[in-house]
Amino acid sequence: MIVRTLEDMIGSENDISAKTGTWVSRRMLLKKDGMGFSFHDTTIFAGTTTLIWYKNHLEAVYCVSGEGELEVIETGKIFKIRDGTMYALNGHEKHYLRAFSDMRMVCVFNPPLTGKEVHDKDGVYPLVEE
Ligand code: 9YT
Repeated sequence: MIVRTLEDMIGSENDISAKTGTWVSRRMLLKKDGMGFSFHDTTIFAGTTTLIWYKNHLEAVYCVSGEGELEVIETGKIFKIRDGTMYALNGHEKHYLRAFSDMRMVCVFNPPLTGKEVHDKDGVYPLVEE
């Protein structure tokens, strides 16, 4: 059994910030934990826009606080996000994530992240084979 707290993650090697400065992610479960998914507590900072395109991953996100919106680039469709909203990128949708206030998001990735991934210029995480 694995039990971890947010306090354990903060300041640890599992505490990862975006190169762009738009988010911080406390990665509580990673590939090496053997669960088949990774599990993150992410904060998207107020007033920021992040380009995201998980070409190699599926991600589900549950917002537990804050407000913002997600714009699907291909369609222009905008989804409002607030606490209690879940979205799942089951079509690898390229999107902009905009935070109007700090948004705290619980995120699950399949395949699991290995730990150090940050978005490249297209918003992509590489698929890391170990
Ligand atoms: C919602 C989202 O994808 N935010 C970017 C960071 C990501 N959750 C991560 O790497 O933990």
